[in-house]
Amino acid sequence: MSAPILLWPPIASAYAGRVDLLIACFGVLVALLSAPVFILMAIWAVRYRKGRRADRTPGQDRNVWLEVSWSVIPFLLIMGFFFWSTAMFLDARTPPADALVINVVAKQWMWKFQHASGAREINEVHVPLGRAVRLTMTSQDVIHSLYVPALRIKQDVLPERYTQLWFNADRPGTYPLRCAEYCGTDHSVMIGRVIVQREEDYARWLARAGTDGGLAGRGQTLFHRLGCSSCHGAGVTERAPSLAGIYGRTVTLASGRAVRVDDQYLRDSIILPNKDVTAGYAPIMPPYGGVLDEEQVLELVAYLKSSRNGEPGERGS
Ligand code: HEC
Ligand SMILES: [Cu+2]
Repeated sequence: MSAPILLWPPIASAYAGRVDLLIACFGVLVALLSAPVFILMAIWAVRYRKGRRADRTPGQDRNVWLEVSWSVIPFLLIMGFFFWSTAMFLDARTPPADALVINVVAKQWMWKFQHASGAREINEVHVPLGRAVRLTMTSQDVIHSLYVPALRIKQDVLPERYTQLWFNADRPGTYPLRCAEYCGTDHSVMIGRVIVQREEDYARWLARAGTDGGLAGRGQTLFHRLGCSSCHGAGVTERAPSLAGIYGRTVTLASGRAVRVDDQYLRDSIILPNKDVTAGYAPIMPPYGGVLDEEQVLELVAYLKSSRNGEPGERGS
C-alpha cells in the first residue's frame, strides 16, 4: 500500500483545524520576529563592507523604551502562544467521559483493534462520525507510535503501559494511520486505515463485524478458564479481595499507599500481582505475564470494568 506524499494532509476533525491554525500563527510569529534580524544583517553587511567609506563612529543615542519594547513584546506574544498551546495540549489529554473506547494493541508489524462490542480488526479501524473516540493503546513488543495525520494526533505506544489518544472525526472518509516510531525491519509497512463512517453505516458495519462474545464476555470466559474465579469468586473474600465494582475505587496497598483503580492498575495487578499487593492479603496470586497476550489482558480489564454493578465470578460460574 503506498500513498502519495501529502504536504498538507486532509483535515478530518475540528481539532486538526485548530492544530493547523496554531502552527500557521506560530510560523507567522517566528517569521515576524526573525525577519528584521536577517534583513538588517544583510543591509548592514553591504553598507559596512570592507573598503566602503562609511561613517563608522559608534552611535551615541540610546532609546531605553525601544530596547524594553523589543524584549517585552516578543515575550508577551510567546506567552500568549504558551497558554494557547497548553490549553490545546490539556484538551488533547482529556477525553470526554462518554467517549467510545477502542483498544489498540501494536506489534511487529501490525495494528490490532478491539471494540467494546467484541468486534476485532487488524490494520483497519471503523469509527463513527461526530463521536468522541478514546484509544487505549499498548504494545506487545517494542515501542511503536500511532499517528493519524488527518486527525493531527500522535502518541507513543509502549509495552507494559497503557497510553491514550482521543479524537472526534467530523468528516467521513478513509484516512491513513501510521507507525511513527522506528520499530524494526517492517516499520515502513506498519500502515493502517481509520474509516470514519456516518452513524447508520457504522451501526451496519458493527452488526456485520459480529461480537464474538463481546469484549467483556471474552474477559469473563478467561476469568473462569484461568481460575481467577477460584480466588476472586463471588462471596469469597478470605483469600482474595472482591473485584466487584473495583474500577474507579481507591485501594489501600500493603505499603500504606492508596491508589485509584484504573486500567493500568488492573493490568499491573494481573501481570505483576506482587508489585502492588492489596493491604490485608497474602501475595499468593500467581503472575499471569507469561500466560496472557495483551489482547487477553485488555479483555480481562474490560470484564473487570464492566462488572461495576455485577460480581465477577458470579455470572456464568
Ligand atoms: C491463588 C489465588 C488468586 C488467583 C488464582 C488470582 N488472584 Fe487476583 N489476587 C489474589 C490476591 C490474594 C490478591 C490481593 C493481593 C495482591 O494484590 O497481590 C489479588 C489481587 C488482584 C487484583 C487487585 C485487587 C485489588 O483490590 O487491588 C486484581 C485486579 C486481580 N487480583 C485480578 C485477578 C485476575 C484477573 C485473575 C485471573 C487471571 C486473578 N486475579 C487470579 C489472589 C488470586
Ligand atoms: Cu511500529
